[in-house]
Amino acid sequence: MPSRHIVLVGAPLDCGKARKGCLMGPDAYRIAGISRALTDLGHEVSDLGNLSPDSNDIPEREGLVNLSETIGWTTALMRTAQEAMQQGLPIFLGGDHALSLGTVPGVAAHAAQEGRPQFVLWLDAHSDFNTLETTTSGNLHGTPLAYATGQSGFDGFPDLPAIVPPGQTCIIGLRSVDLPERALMEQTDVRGYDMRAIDESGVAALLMPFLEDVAKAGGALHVSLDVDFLDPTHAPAVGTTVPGGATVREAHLVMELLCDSGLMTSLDLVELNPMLDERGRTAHLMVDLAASALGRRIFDRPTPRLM
Ligand code: 4U7
Ligand code: MN
Ligand code: MN
Ligand code: MN
Repeated sequence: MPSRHIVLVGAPLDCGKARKGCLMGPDAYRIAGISRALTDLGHEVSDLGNLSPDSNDIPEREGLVNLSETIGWTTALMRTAQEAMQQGLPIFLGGDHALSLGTVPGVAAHAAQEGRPQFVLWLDAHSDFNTLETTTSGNLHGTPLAYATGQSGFDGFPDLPAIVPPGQTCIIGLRSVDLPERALMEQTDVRGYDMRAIDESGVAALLMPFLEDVAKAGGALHVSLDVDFLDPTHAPAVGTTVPGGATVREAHLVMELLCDSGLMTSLDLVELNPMLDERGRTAHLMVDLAASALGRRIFDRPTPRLM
């Protein structure tokens, strides 16, 4: 893969749900060696450090967790994502998945300025397609894909600078979808593949047609990788574990195919909770997956780290 300028953006947001710990995610990726892994592949890497949320005077709403802070992160990340896209390929180091409320509209705004359609690949056990009206948990990390695709029910959130049409999104790894999310998704043409689809046809057969659509459209491709896409036996450091997830090889194959396609223009690494990790293995696995997406090949693989 040609050498890229990769821009690391730390987003230590932890407001998208009640259980704390994701704020340590950006530093865990740094300690797990994300910069070194990418420079070893020939890329230039800059690290913008950790962002903070904007302040605002939005009142809290009953039944929603940390609404004001989440909107503060959303506005900050929308701005930073647009800026980082001008510099290179951003990797947003989360932080919980509420960060995609800002990153996806931000990168989509950049694509719109360039006259390119924005596509989104969502690798997750969950569809994250709740709105402020449908969420039963009140946890806003369960809402970003509904917001970014322009669903209604986001009062108080900023107007989207650019909408990603649902037909330009593809979710892979599903095994926990709430009933209202499913009803809303079924009204759209979002592509959603559950674990059974991976079992039946293999992940490559699901991903390749989507990548062909992106290529044909000359699109930009944002990839949002939630730790819980992976099976919890491989990736325990996440609050929302759901058994029956992707294997290490299935996840690497997705990343290797993304690399071969040359289509990925931005990446979120989300939901890592280092408090729940076992000797850093989940952080290391996420770093290895990012490296696979950016050119690491099995024969280039460094000697396994001693844990
Ligand atoms: B994650 C959930 F109810 N759907 O809305 C909700 F099951 O970013 C889970 O994918 C959301 O980890 C999970 O709270 C959000 C729940
Ligand atoms: Mn660009
Ligand atoms: Mn998610
Ligand atoms: Mn999830």
